[in-house]
Amino acid sequence: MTVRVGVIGAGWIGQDHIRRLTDTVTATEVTAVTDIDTARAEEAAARVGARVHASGAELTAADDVDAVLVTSWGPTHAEHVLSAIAAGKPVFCEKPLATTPEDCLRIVEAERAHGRRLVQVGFMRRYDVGYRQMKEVITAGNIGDPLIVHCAHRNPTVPESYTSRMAAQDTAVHEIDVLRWLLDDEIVSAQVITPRATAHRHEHLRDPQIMLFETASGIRIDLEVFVNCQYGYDIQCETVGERGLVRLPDPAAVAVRSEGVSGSAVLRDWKGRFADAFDTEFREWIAGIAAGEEPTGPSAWDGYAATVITDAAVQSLESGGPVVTVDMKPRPAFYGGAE
Ligand code: NAD
Ligand code: ISE
Repeated sequence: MTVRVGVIGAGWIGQDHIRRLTDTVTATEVTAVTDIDTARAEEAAARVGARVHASGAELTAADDVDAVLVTSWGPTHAEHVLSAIAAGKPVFCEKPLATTPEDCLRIVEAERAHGRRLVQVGFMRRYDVGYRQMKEVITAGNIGDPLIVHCAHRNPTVPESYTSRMAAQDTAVHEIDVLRWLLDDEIVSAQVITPRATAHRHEHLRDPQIMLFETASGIRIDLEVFVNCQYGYDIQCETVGERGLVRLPDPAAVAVRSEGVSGSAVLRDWKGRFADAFDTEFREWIAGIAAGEEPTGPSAWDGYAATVITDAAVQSLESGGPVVTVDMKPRPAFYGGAE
């Protein structure tokens, strides 16, 4: 079976995923594209022989669309995901699932009413080889119970449009999701403190930020978000357990010795760092649809959890750094919870 995908939003990541679905993932094709920027949609569709639709609703209803990929701006995600659920079609939504907890819960309720999982959220780090190996080590009990996690998420620079709250909503959200999955534990509180700000930032931005999270079992997480670090794109994660620790490997890079220095290159931006993870994410998503199975990746509930946790972090940042309790509803049995 060839899974025919309709893409809503043909910006940077939409185009990258169209290329991925066309050139890298087998048993799938992109048959439909829409974007509020019609010229952009036409250009992206022409490259792969897809049809252009006037709106997300029209694309979702099309007979030659088996599954929907939402890669438009965050505030538009809820509308498109809800229309895919109403049509009973699998939908992959780039992060965030929605920008408010209320919209995330509307999606959760619509999916529960449908009675079967349709939604997957684009938290691709769960598909990264390094994180998957870390999870195997933790789950096997090789380091004992996890106690502390140290993380860093560094970007060389960000544009002026990047705001202080985006450090949580756009950047730390990846750690928030992957750590919930890695530790199989829920984050219950968030605190954001701000050290001396870097001179290499736009005036309005708080950068760097230190985020502190606590999980239900008492694991403490510290995350440095530094989006103007200048030197490269650098993702670090180290989990300290009762008997040992496990650390995320750096991306493969040859070691060079020259002019009295030994070292290896650091990636310059985030686009290449998780390229293989994106490929695996889409291979698994398409294979599941082709097999008639429910998605196994990050769920609508995970999208909701990420949004309420980032909201708590933003609240802490904007109130001067108190510990903020995460206001999360109990997890329904539909998503593996007790309720
Ligand atoms: P972008 O601005 O390059 O593209 C967004 C596109 O959506 C634009 O072409 C815009 O015209 C279109 N659009 C906006 N509203 C629309 C609507 N109602 N219907 C159809 N099209 C609409 O942004 P981007 O960098 O491609 O990001 C898109 C989404 O992907 C964001 O939610 C972002 O957070 C997410 N993203 C995820 C990752 C990741 O690492 N997983 C990386 C980058 C972006
Ligand atoms: C961007 O939106 C991403 O998703 C990247 O993975 C992240 O590193 C970057 O900070 C975000 O702005």
